Amino acid sequence: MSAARDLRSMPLHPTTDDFDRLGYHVFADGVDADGAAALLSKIRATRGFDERLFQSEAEFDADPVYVGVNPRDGRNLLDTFAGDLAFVERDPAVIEGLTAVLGGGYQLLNRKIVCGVPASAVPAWLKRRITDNPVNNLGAYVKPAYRDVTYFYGIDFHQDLIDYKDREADFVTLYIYLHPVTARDAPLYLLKGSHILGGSIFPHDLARSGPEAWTYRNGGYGETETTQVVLTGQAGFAAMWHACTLHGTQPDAADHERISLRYLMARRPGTRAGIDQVNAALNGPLSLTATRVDLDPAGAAVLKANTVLKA
Ligand SMILES: O=C(O)CCC(=O)C(=O)O
Ligand SMILES: [Fe+2]
Repeated sequence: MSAARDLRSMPLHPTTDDFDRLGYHVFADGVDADGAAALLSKIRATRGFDERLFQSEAEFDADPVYVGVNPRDGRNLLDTFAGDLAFVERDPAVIEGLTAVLGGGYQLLNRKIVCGVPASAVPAWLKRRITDNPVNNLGAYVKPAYRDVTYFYGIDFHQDLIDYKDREADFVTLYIYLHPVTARDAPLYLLKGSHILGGSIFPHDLARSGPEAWTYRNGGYGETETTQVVLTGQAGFAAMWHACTLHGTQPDAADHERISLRYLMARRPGTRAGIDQVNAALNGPLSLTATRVDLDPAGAAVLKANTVLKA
């Protein structure tokens, strides 16, 4: 029996089974809503999530910098609240789910606060420049002091593998809403089962095939029919997805920001866990030598096109 067949012959934990069939798992009870609310008020107290986040157009044009504008070690607002994160990191269902998929030795790869910036907060000059860009990470345009959070004004369908060239899909994204997220608050759109084609280069080959359905092709690895799932939920809503699951957000149409937590958790190198059972069934590559073709060498967008806007 091949190693892959061998892995698949063991029964799947229900959470791993969700990953296998859907490419994601929603935690039925979420995490503690009071913990989420307490953290949210501390985050909101650090700054106004409005136009004051941004540089002026002249400031930006004097020295445009597109890389190194996300949270990093030593400049990560979530790390400053490390003592307030037990409601996520010690939640029994979260621990059980992560252990099933990644094994008992799972490791934190990255954690940060993500803000969906509302249309009302984006200066007019900036809206003009970024409309229809596939990835509107606004880090380049915010004042350097505020780059301890990631700011999005929508991001087209992508895999979180996009930031991990040459790395196997041995990690998951755990996403937590800190307040209710409705259809107007830039909820995550996931494409069900899209992980099945493995790693694929951004932007992705997606064609609308029904009101909520898409045909997704990954070059020579074939194609699959997928339906979109919109993750709306209450404070403490928690979900996680495979590094090859396509997902994105539309720009925030509400007049207030959407603030969430994003964790990347990885299986310990050299161990085997549920994720390997899932990966053994993928019909595409487990890693990519190039993950995206939408940026120039300085990191500026060179492609204008956006699929999630049509979702
Ligand atoms: O929160 C968002 O708007 C998108 C987040 C996301 O997909 C990411 O950070 O990878
Ligand atoms: Fe993502």
